[in-house]
Amino acid sequence: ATPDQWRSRSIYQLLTDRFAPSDNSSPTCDTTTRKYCGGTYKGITNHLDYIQNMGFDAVWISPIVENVDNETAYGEAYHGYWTQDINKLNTHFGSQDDLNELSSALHSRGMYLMVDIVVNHFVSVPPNDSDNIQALDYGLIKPFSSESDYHPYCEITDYENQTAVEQCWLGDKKLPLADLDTENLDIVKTMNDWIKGLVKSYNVDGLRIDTVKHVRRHFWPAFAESAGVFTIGEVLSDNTTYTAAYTEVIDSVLDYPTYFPLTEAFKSPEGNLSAVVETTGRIQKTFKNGAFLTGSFLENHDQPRFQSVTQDQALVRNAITWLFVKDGIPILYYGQEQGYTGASDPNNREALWPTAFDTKNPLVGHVKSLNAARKTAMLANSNYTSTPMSFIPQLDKATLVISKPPLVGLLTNVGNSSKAKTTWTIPSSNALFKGGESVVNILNCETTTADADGGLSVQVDAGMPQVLLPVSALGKNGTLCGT
Ligand code: ABC
Ligand code: CA
Repeated sequence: ATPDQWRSRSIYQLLTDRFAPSDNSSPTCDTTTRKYCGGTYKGITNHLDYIQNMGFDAVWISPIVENVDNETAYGEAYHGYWTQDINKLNTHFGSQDDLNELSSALHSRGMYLMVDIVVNHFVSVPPNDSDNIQALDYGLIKPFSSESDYHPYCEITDYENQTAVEQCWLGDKKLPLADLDTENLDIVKTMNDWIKGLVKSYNVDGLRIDTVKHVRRHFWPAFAESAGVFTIGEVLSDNTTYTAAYTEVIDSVLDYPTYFPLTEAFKSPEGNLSAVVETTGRIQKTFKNGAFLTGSFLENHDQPRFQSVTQDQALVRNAITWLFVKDGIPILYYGQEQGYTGASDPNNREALWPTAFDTKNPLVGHVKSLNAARKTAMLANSNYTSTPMSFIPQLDKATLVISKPPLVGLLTNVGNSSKAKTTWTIPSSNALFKGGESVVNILNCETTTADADGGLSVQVDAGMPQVLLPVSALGKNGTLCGT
């Protein structure tokens, strides 16, 4: 699928090993041992109702290719980022048929498949857990089986040195990630042919590309073209300018520049909301497609879950709401909807099955409402996904009002302990509402009517967010607030 087809999508990110086993068994999964827990493609296929019922229409799965099968200093390759052979599948997750079945099951529901892929490195485990780089057996890696297919060993120590970022190795001596010589044109051709074949074999709709900033920028355009589908890259940086450069060479990037101020803003009532506003402005100005294609997230498999930082449910809901009322593509990391609290890798990679895919969790309902609100806004405004969000001047330090017509998001970081109902007044000068217009907060289905000039006063309950849509926009989507 094309970038334009992805704009309106909403992505559920999962680690195949941790989402669901093939049968109804419930294997134990101790994240700290870093071993395979038993999730499979069949497991995903069997639980697509769970994902789709929350309103997601795309699934991002973890890497699919064959990985090192040894126990390493950091456990097993259950996450899929330790490639050994790009032309084989990781059989822990099932067969080729199972993956194809998942792909067609998604497509028959009108959903997209996004596959995570790695170009930057391959892995050969040092023998006997030694830290001897000289002793690596490159012959185990396919198809790049000789030492000269990789950059000479060096560790990335200075992230300000872009040449080192691109040509030194990630990982450490206990588990070095052999850095592919992506300057070698034969290697480039092999990788471009490979991705074309992979996309075709499994009918992939989009790619999440790992470690994008660790490969020279000019590698990417031909690779992305060869893939022929939407590409969204991981550029792990808090620097907007640095990240913007990558939007010129692939379709889009994960919104790491906003991730950092976002989590800071909502982690406590002391958080700084205006940093989110500033970053958004810079992204809208400097990213090739503004913020329209960025993948917005609050959690992923590399970062501590948000609820390891705060369990204040008002703050949690506000932070999640942000993802769905802004420009771009929302991404929810599996388990977030179940209130998981795991901190850093490997603790943030819990198995989902112990929840029995419970749809009664209030956060599941929250996410479902948010997806529905976003879809309703798209039906009401056919240009919704290319209408830039804007912020009205902050009512006060603790409030953010986001306008993306016809939707208005009202976020606050006062937190749950502010039990009192507070009245927020959005002045008519912002022209967000028509005089006398009725709007619904789709998160509690309460209706408020704007005054004659179009000003609106709403009651904020115990720090909860609000997502407002004109009553007139609701008729087009049967799932919202009983309409
Ligand atoms: C394993 C163990 C870990 C152990 C680690 C040493 O080894 O599991 O418990 O701590 C995969 C696995 C990991 C595994 C690694 C290494 O491989 O998933 O479990 O860790 O073997 C991507 C993927 C990620 C994946 C890989 C490798 C890459 O999403 O899941 O990891 O294929 C760098 C890369 C980034 C990469 C990330 C893990 O490392 O750039 O692509 N993610 C700074 C740098 C970043 C750097 C980051 C972390 O540190 O600028 O480039 O990311 O090292 C500050 C933060 C900083 C931050 C800056 C931007 O902002 O505090 O950390 O970034 O505020
Ligand atoms: Ca590299």
